[in-house]
Amino acid sequence: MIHTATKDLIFPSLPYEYSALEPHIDAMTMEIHHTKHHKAYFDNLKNAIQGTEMESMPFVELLNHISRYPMVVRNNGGGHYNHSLFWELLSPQGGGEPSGELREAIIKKFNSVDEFKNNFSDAAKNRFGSGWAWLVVKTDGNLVVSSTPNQDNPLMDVAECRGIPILGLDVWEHAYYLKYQNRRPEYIANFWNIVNWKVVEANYINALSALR
Ligand code: MN3
Repeated sequence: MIHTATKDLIFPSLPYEYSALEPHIDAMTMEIHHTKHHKAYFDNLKNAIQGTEMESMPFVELLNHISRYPMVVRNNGGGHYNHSLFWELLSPQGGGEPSGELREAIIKKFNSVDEFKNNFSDAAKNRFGSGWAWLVVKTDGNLVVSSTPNQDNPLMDVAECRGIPILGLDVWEHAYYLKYQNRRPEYIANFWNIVNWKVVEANYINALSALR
């Protein structure tokens, strides 16, 4: 997705049914989130770049230099990127723990997988208002947990913590309100049951090679 010219981005379908992540995320939330929220970000991005130099820019270049472009592109471009990443990170067969090189790197940085999960969960709980929590590969190759407001992400030059996100959690209320109402911590706790670690591990390997 990220090397595609921005005008050629496609709206992705989910790799599972809307009901597949129940009971952790309910079918109606998934359907509205995908077909209304994500679709609106996608359509608004396409409209905003029409007839500008942004059309032919690789999507990652646009995100990397987002401070030069209108806020509507930052919000909706981030919205499209973040959700496209998020859907792929979830699976009805998810949960458990990471393995391989990612596991080693997590333990090296956070001492244990549980400490990493606590760290990431805290970032998600403490993000005031709408935003995302991230596990990021920084430009020096090290892992870090961060969070961003709104639809910003670590690829953007406006982010406090920059790098390549390999795991993200949407903590906008639209991601959990129908089932969890104000109980964001419960949504975050259940998220760990549906994380597709195989995808996160592949994202990690790809991030390291992109930085080399
Ligand atoms: Mn969302």
